[in-house]
Amino acid sequence: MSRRALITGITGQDGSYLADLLVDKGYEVSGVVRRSSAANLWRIEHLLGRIHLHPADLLDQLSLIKVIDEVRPHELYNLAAMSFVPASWDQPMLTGEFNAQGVTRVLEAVRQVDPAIRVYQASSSEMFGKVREIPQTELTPFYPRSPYGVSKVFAHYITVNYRESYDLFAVSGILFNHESPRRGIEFVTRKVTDGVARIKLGLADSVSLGNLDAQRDWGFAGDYVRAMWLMLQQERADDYVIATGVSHAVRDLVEIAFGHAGLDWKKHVRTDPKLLRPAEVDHLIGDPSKAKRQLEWTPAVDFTALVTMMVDADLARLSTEPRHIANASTW
Ligand code: NAP
Ligand code: G4F
Repeated sequence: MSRRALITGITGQDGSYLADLLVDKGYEVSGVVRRSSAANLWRIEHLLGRIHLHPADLLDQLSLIKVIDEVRPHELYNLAAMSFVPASWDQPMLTGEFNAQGVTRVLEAVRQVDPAIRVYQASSSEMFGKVREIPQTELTPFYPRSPYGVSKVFAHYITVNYRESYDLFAVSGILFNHESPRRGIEFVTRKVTDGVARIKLGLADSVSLGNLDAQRDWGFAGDYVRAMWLMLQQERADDYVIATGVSHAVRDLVEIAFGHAGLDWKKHVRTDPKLLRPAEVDHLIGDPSKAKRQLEWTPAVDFTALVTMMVDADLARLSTEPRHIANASTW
């Protein structure tokens, strides 16, 4: 009998790569989709017919209980969230409802339907915020800098609490930034690679950015979903930092992306103070030693390979369907 997995956030970047991985491993894969006036299935179109989709929402406890009862998964990956940091200042209450209480709802639903279900919670390096030590490990204290980061700290601790209170197999993966050609267009990597492709193809002349000095530890989403799966295959539930251990500035990202397309970034990049954040996370760099040791996980794609892969994908996409996605400069 094949194992069953339920993914919340299956229409997102990570959900789509995780669904690819689990389908390849022979899982029966189900995903949660929320009601919307227009379908948002572009990341999982290639999987339709091989996965099952169920309506539910993190805001609605009964819908979560219903889908978990129907699917009866062995493994549940809670990837659904409001994941764009700037939007969390615009909608702090909703961010808390989705990202903090939404996780409590998922854990409660698991506890009520079948406490044997193994749960993965998508925690974030944004929890480290104004970092207390370099590099950051599983033991580094949190200092979140946005409503998003604060909501993820709640989610992390409620996951730990349900593990300790009810003996749930619930793990928290503290993942550093991870990107791909399926990344949302508003995040800086994709905004840059989409912008480079538009400029190269004569569809735009410039791209506007905020803080070029911020540093992140960027990896490839395909590598990171493998770590999620490994966490749920262990004997004991635990928390892990997943990162490359290398950080780069936004400026490095820009240089590599424009350089790959044969463009001089200084001629095309504008800085816009409106894109600066009320409180910035200046420098994230993770220490993935525990994951390497216990999960035997290592990332396969480095930063340059990631950025060039994304530029090539955007060039290919825009060469065939130039108006598929709105110009990223609007964010
Ligand atoms: P993403 O592309 O923004 O996807 C988010 C997913 O959550 C989408 O499928 C979205 O559905 C769904 N969702 C949002 N609100 C929901 C609700 N109320 N009910 C049900 N589904 C809802 O994010 P991602 O990059 O794949 O990230 C996955 C998870 O990892 C998130 O929890 C994120 O916070 C966390 N994380 C990401 C990173 C990273 O660098 N990517 C790093 C650390 C942690 P729609 O398609 O309908 O919008
Ligand atoms: O790509 P970003 O928007 O990602 P951010 O804020 O680091 O958050 C992402 O990673 C987190 C893990 O640490 C996840 F939890 C979260 O869900 C999300 O996936 O911004 C990265 C950096 C920031 O310092 C930002 O100030 O890029 C800087 N930046 C500079 N100009 C910009 C821009 N970011 C965006 N989105 N747009 C710009 O124009």
